[in-house]
Amino acid sequence: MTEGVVIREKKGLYSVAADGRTVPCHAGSRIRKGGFRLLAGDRVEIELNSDGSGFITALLPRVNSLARPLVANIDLFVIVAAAASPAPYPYNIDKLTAMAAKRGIETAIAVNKCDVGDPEPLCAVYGLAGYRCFRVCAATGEGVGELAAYLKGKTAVFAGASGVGKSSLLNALFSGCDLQTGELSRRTERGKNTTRHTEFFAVGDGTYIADTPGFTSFDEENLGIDGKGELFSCFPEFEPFFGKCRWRGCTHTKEEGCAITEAVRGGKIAASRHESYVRLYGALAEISRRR
Ligand SMILES: Nc1nc2c(ncn2[C@@H]2O[C@H](COP(=O)(O)OP(=O)(O)OP(=O)(O)O)[C@@H](O)[C@H]2O)c(=O)[nH]1
Ligand SMILES: [Mg+2]
Ligand SMILES: [Zn+2]
Repeated sequence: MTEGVVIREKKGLYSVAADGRTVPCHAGSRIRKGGFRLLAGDRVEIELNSDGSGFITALLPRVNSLARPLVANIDLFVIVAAAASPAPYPYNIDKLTAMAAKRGIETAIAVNKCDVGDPEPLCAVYGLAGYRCFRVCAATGEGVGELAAYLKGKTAVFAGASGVGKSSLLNALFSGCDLQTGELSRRTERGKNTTRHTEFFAVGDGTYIADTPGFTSFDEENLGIDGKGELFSCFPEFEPFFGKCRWRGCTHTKEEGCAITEAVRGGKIAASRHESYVRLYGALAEISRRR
């Protein structure tokens, strides 16, 4: 019996890092019959066969997991955005920050493509919200060392829209990665979903980084946030204003005397973050109505 970490799943075949190598594994019958879905990042027990392959016999307890991307046991969620090409779309970034906040997973923002755009507007918004921001450029290597130092020893996941440069950034950070990267579509200025699978890379010093497929959009149903009432606590910068609104039961969307909307007016909360909150609030309310 050996313990390992699932680093990749593809069509029912798992790659498990164990004993310093990668073992191709099938799920044993107990896992298959138990209906467990194994995720990249899951810690498992495996039995080794004589031909070097293995069987996954048990799933060890998860510390945490995310639905989008599907990963388990992560220390750090890195949302990659591009300063330009494609233009950042705050609502999608904020859905990701809220999803990770709900699970108590530390989140950082990496603003890539500093050679073709100005990272400061995004860093201002997310810095104000308390997120650690990195200005990076996969093309020139600028800022990459600082991010690498922060990742050291952690199990981290890169997520974000297609074409922002997640795979390029991994290649720039860790020379052994050699991941495929893709052009943007000339017509839509979006990425072409070059990365198809979530996969962790062991990059040394106990550091594991997952590259994940980008997305163009994803719906609010997959965030793992159970209703609009939970949303306030998914925006960490709202916290200091908790309980300070004029009305009990304030939804913080439009009420007079709302401490959150006042903080937006006073420049203490970014307007785009509050707009995302309001939009998500409406979407979650709509989902509850339909259920
Ligand atoms: N100018 C510039 N282009 C970059 C930079 N980083 C990545 N790119 C380009 O952006 C395009 C998309 O990069 P990828 O690394 O494939 O993006 P991705 O986020 O992995 O995309 P998906 O796998 O589709 O989710 C490629 O043409 C890269 O060469 C950068 O720092 N500056
Ligand atoms: Mg990619
Ligand atoms: Zn309020």
